[in-house]
This record gives sequence, C-alpha cells and structure tokens, in this order.
Amino acid sequence: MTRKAPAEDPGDSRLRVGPPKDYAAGIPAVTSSLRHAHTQMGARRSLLTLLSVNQKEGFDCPGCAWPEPEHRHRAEFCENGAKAVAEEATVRRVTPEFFAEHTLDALAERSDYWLGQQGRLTRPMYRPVGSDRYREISWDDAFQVLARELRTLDSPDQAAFYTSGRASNEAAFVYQLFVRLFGTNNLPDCSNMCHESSGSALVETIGIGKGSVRLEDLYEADLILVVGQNPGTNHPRMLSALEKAKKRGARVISVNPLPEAGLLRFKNPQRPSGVVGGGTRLSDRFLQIRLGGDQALFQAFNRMLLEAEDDAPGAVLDSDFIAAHTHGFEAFAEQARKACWDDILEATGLPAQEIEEAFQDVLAAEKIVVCWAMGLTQHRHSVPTIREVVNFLLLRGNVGRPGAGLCPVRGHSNVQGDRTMGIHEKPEPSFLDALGAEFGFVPPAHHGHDAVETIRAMRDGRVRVFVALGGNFVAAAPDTYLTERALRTCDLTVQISTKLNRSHAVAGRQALILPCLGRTEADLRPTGPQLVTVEDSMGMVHLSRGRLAPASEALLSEVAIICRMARAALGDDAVRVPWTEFEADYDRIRDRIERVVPGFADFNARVREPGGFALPHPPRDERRFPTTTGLANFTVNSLDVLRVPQGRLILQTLRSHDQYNTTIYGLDDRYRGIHQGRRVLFVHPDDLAAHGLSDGDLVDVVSEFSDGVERRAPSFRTVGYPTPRGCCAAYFPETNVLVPLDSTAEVSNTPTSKSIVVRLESKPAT
Ligand SMILES: Nc1nc2c(c(=O)[nH]1)N[C@H]1C(S)=C(S)[C@@H](COP(=O)(O)OP(=O)(O)OC[C@H]3O[C@@H](n4cnc5c(=O)[nH]c(N)nc54)[C@H](O)[C@@H]3O)O[C@H]1N2
Ligand SMILES: Nc1nc2c(c(=O)[nH]1)N[C@H]1C(S)=C(S)[C@@H](COP(=O)(O)OP(=O)(O)OC[C@H]3O[C@@H](n4cnc5c(=O)[nH]c(N)nc54)[C@H](O)[C@@H]3O)O[C@H]1N2
Ligand SMILES: [Mo]
Repeated sequence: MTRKAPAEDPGDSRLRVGPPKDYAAGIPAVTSSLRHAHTQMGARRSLLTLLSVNQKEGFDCPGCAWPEPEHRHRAEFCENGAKAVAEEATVRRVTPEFFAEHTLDALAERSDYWLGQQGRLTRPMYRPVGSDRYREISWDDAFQVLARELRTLDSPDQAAFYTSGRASNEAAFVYQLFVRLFGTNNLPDCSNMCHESSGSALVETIGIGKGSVRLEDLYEADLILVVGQNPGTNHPRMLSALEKAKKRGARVISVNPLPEAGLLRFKNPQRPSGVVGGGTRLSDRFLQIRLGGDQALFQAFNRMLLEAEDDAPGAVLDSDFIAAHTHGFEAFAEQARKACWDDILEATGLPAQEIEEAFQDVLAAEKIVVCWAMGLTQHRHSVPTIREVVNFLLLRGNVGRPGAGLCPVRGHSNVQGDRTMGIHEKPEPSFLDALGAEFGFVPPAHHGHDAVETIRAMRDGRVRVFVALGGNFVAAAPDTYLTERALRTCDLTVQISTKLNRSHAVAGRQALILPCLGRTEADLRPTGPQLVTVEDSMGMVHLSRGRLAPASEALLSEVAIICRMARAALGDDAVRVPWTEFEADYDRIRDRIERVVPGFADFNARVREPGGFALPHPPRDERRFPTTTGLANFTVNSLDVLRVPQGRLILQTLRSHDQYNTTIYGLDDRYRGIHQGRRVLFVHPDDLAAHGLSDGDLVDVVSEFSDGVERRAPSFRTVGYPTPRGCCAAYFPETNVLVPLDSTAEVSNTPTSKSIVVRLESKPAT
C-alpha cells in the first residue's frame, strides 16, 4: 500500500545536499540552538528557560537520558537539548478553534513536521462516534467517556495502556497501579521499540536490565567502544564525557556503518578552544561495519581473546573472576573457538587487518567500557549480539569494577525510570507481590501485550481501547498503514499529550486528547508546587522542577490526569488507593514507591539532596549477579549473517540532527550535509551505479518480506554517501511504512528498524 508524500515534505524542490561534516557542535551548534529557541519562545523566555535546564534547582532536560555531571556547567544543555526545550516551551497554541477548522482526515494528510509546528495542546478534546473532527469537552466528561468504554469491555485485557519514556516516576507509578487494579498487564511502552533487546540480554546474563557504569567509569576507562550509536546528535552531552575520558588517556573506537560527525571530532562549545580551535579528535579508530555485523565482530574479539590466552596463559583472561563469578564459560569457550573467519568477514564487511588492529587496542586495555544504542538493538539478532558483548566484557572481568562495564545509552529522559516503576508488560512476580501487598489487591499475573502484540491485538479486534501516556504511537510503530488501521478500529483511543501529533489524527471511533503539563512548566497544586523525579541512563534518581507558566490554564499534570481517570474508571475499587491525596501531594506517591520498589528507601529525603541518589546495581556495586544461576552467565549464540538477495540493499532507519523521534524540529541534517528536506536515501556510490542510478535520482523504496506484502515509501532522493556496500540509510518516521510488523528481534520482539531488505525503483524525472 502506498500513499503520496505529504505536501510539506518536499520530494523535493528545496532540498540541498552538501558534503558531510567531520566535527560536531562548535559555533554552528550554538547558533542553531538559539535560532530554534528564538523561533519557538522569543528572546526573554528563551534565556530564562535554557538557563534552568539540568540545573540542580531546575528541570530535567526532556531530551535524552544522559546523566548530569557532578560539576555542572552554567549552560548544561546542548544544541538538541535546547531544541527539545524550545519545542515544549513554544508560545504557539493549538486551540479548540483549530480543531473546528481541521477534520481528522485533513490532519492525517499533514506531515509530522507541520503537526508539531502547530504548538501546544490547550484543551481536552473529544471526537464522538461518526464525527469527522474533535470538539471541546470538559475534563469530567472526558473521564466519564473513558470510564464508560472501559466498563463495557468483556475483559480488562481488551484495553492497552502505552507509555512513552518522558513520563515521570510518579506518573508512571500511579499509571501502572491504575492499570493493574483495572486488571491487565497490557502496558506496552516505547522501550519495546527501543532498548528492549538490551534489557532482555542483560537480565539473562547479569541479572539486571540496566547498564553497569557510572560517569566516573567512563572517565577512568582505558578503552571505550561506541557501537551503533550517534551521540553527536542523540546524546550530545556524551561527547563532553568522551572528551574528558580522552584527556585522561582513554582510546575510543567507534563501530558504525556511517562516519558520524560527533564520533570523529568534537568542538566543545562550552570552552573557548572548542569555539575557535579544531576541536578534539574523539575516535582513535573507526570500524565501518556492515549493518548487523556487530555480533560477528564481538565473536571475533572473543575468539582472539581465547587464543591470546592460549599463547600467554594467565596473561589475558581474568580467570579468578571467571571462576568466582560466572557460569557457562566452558560451553561458551568451546563454541567461541570455532567462530568462522569467513562468516565474520562477510558479516562485518571489515578487512581482517582492521579487526586485528582493533584487537590490539582491546588487548592493551585494562579497563573497557562498551556503549551502545539503536544500532545494536533493532536487528533480528540483537539479543544474541548484546549477549556477545557481555561475553566479551566478562572474559576479562570488565564488569563490576571501576573504569569498566556495560553502557546501554538510553533514549527518552525517563524511559529507564518508567521500567523501574513497573511499566512492563511482563512484570517480575516480586514486583507484583509488593504492589499487591501495599494496596491490598491481587495484581494480574499473566503477561500483557508489548507494542507489537498490541498492534496485532487491535488489528484483530482483541484490544478495543488504547490509552497512551505520551508519545506518538502511530508514527513510532512499525508498518504504519497497518498500525493506522488497527487504531482506527478501536472503540476509543486516548492520548495524554503536550503537542499535536499524528496519533491524534489517526483516531479510534471515539477519541480523546487530554493535554498535560510538560517538564518545563510549574505544577502548582493547592498544597504547593509539586516536584517529580526521573532516573537517568546510569541509575541516578533526581528531581525535576518546572518553572514556566503552563501553556494553558486548562492543563492538568500527568499525575492528576491519571488519578482522575482511575477514580472515574475504577468506581468502588478506587477506595483502596488515596487517588485524591496522591494528586494533591506527590510526596505521598513517593512514600508508596519507597515501600514497593527496592532501592528507594527514604525516597523523599534523599531525592532532595543535591544531585539525587544512585539506585543499587548488584553487578556494579558488589559483583553480585541476581540471575537464575546466581552468577554472570556466559552464553552460546550462533552467528546470524544478514544475507540479502541479488540487487537488494539493507536499509537502516535513523534520526536526523533536527528531530526528536517523531517530532521534527526542522528539515536539516547539518552533520550529514542535508538541508531543507528529509526524503533522502543514503547509498554507497558504487551501489547507486550498480542499480543504474546516479546521485540525486528519485526512487521509490520498496521493502521485501516473507509475508509477500509490498510496502513502498515513494519519492526519495538518492544521496551518494560513505556507507558500506549493500547498506543504505533513511530517516524514520517516513520509512516506518517499510518495517513489517512481523519482522522483529528474537526474544525482545523489537521491530528490526535497522535491517530491512529493500529494492529501489527509479521514477521518471519530475
Ligand atoms: N536529538 C535527539 N536526541 C535523541 C533522540 C532523537 O530523536 N533526537 N532520540 C532518543 C531516543 S528515544 C533514543 S533510543 C536515542 C537513539 O540514539 P541512536 O541509537 O544514536 O539513534 P539512531 O539515529 O537510531 O542512530 C543509530 C546509530 O547506529 C548506527 N547503526 C545502525 N545500524 C548499525 C549496526 O548494525 N551496527 C552498528 N555498529 N551501528 C549501526 C547508525 O549509523 C547510527 O549512527 O537517542 C535519544 N536522544
Ligand atoms: N523506524 C524506526 N522506528 C522507530 C525507531 C527507529 O529508530 N526507527 N526508534 C524507536 C524508538 S528508540 C523509540 S523510543 C520510539 C519513540 O516513540 P514515542 O516515545 O511514542 O514517540 P515520540 O516521538 O518520542 O513522542 C513524541 C510525542 O510525545 C508527546 N510528549 C512530549 N513530551 C511529553 C510529556 O512530557 N508528557 C506527555 N504526556 N507527552 C509528551 C508529544 O505529544 C509528542 O508529540 O520510536 C521507535 N520507532
Ligand atoms: Mo528510544
């Protein structure tokens, strides 16, 4: 199925393509942040807002989950953090009049960029059955609509409750409590499409689904591998940490199909040398790997480590650590020694010599950190790949000691905290027991639907009510047209949101938009200003306090919306939980979190200390591994080599420098040389030639999957680009139409957004 590109997405007359940049940040980053801030907020508001990002008395940047350093710079934000803030603190407004003027169909025709540019949502809105547009509704009536629909379901499992990773700990905790009291574990979240593969692999191997390093470990490392991650765009503050580590003598290897600007050189805009000088060279070595080749690369390293130990017994592996703390070494080693070099070279696309040279860096390093993000998690064999990273670090005792460890770099600013608070479709029995004991009920034990399963269930009529706490499900999910049809068949869709997006336009037979406060805004209750808390990528919990006046006086906080939903929907069951008290004073929620979730003792006091507190992490803190064996598990994983038919390419879908997931800030991707357009396809020049194409040609990208369905993304401009042969890249969410719903990672069920088999069909010149 195909649909034409939205009118504002030029296919594209204004598009300009220049050479990619070889450095990140610097002066252009400062100019770009100020330009975005100024357009959305005006001068005075910009200054006030930007100066309180990530300050101890300010709000947590709604951008990424990278931790705050102990010594904060006065301007502890980055270009893309500034854009995230500007997007939320914008002075533009979406009013009831706007909805009166635009039908749902008209909105659905618009691009994600245009929708986001309309500004902040201001009033609760309702789309009644049969109506072609939303109209204003009171908060009370809105909650009654939801309560009525939930009550008419045959089973609580006919509703699904999505969460995006910006929700605070307090909102997430009351949300999952409401959902479980209602009677289901259908709590899909953005993690299912993001770091689920990391969680799956880590729980199994080290016993906890979180990374094992703190910022100080990065500073102390001898070697940092940055694998499948583009920090220059997606975690810009990580560049300062890498810079600091390098100053202390660390080497950095980046493993990526693309020579990403941030990984090459960094001009720190917070220091004078970064503004005028050539910047710091960040990567000592760049392994330009084929898409999906990382499992093979780590298998190669593991085989070479075992062989080096054979040559110099006792000098390479950490045998004491292996004996005392791990399980399954023998079986792993036997298989690892058999790793096949031909397969490794084919899968990685790297010359043997480059792997050898990188291995010398590995051998020379006492302390190694491996960082990764979506380049590792969104493939069919992502879980085995991350297990292989764990094997690699376990071999030399690189887990649970300073300067070393596993560092999955999270996406959304509180996605890790939401999981800690129980946003999980497969909750741990121990969590459910504690929750049930605290609130006097028996939570449902059977597993719920993840994101992909929720789409299938809506498509098949098994889920009839869909509620989203933030996010933009329809644009973030795979197989866009199928997901759209699935949502439209629901009896009711509910979006708790700050900004207009596609998920409001693609609505169920009835639909609600419930507008909420954002991070930047003051949350004033009669009992006083309320604070929320978040957990960063390294397990630090800290406060976030908004300062700006709310975008509209009608907005409610996420916590208030959820508590009122719960009261309306649960009726008598609601008396078990003091929803009104929770809504009035979030300290009362934190008291309960403390009693249900391990690691939160004395929560209210400790989170008010400067910088917050660290959650316990047994592998990191005491080399204790709470796995099924009670030890860190080596694993045996057969190698998956991505092979594609003749004439086909593997497509990865990724972020431009001007977007936050489905929120499009602008139409430039400065570091990759793209200006004023997004429908571009990066292809190796020789692959272009092999397809009889030239740089700048217009093509349809067609995905091929075993279900035989033709999925087509029309009208992309080809851009000759330094990506490995056989691999290409384009931006999401435009390319989500190409990701088959059933193409998911083993174990984690994450859509394979970084490996889609495609063919290109050239279009006649326009
Ligand atoms: N400004 C901004 N910040 C963000 C976001 C945003 O959209 N904008 N999103 C947030 C979220 S939710 C997340 S999850 C993170 C995402 O952060 P990233 O994971 O950095 O995001 P992607 O753009 O998906 O980039 C994937 C990177 O992995 C590389 N890659 C792709 N496939 C492979 C592979 O098979 N092997 C290797 N070695 N590399 C590969 C790509 O070339 C690219 O550099 O960022 C968070 N921060
Ligand atoms: N093809 C492809 N698809 C992908 C990916 C990919 O790399 N390729 N990446 C995946 C990843 S890593 C992720 S995390 C998902 C992201 O999926 P989501 O988290 O669902 O998507 P976002 O674009 O981050 O959601 C943006 C919307 O969140 C709302 N919002 C913003 N701030 C707040 C807030 O404070 N409160 C509330 N209630 N709402 C708020 C706004 O209305 C905004 O429009 O997408 C996934 N989809
Ligand atoms: Mo993510």
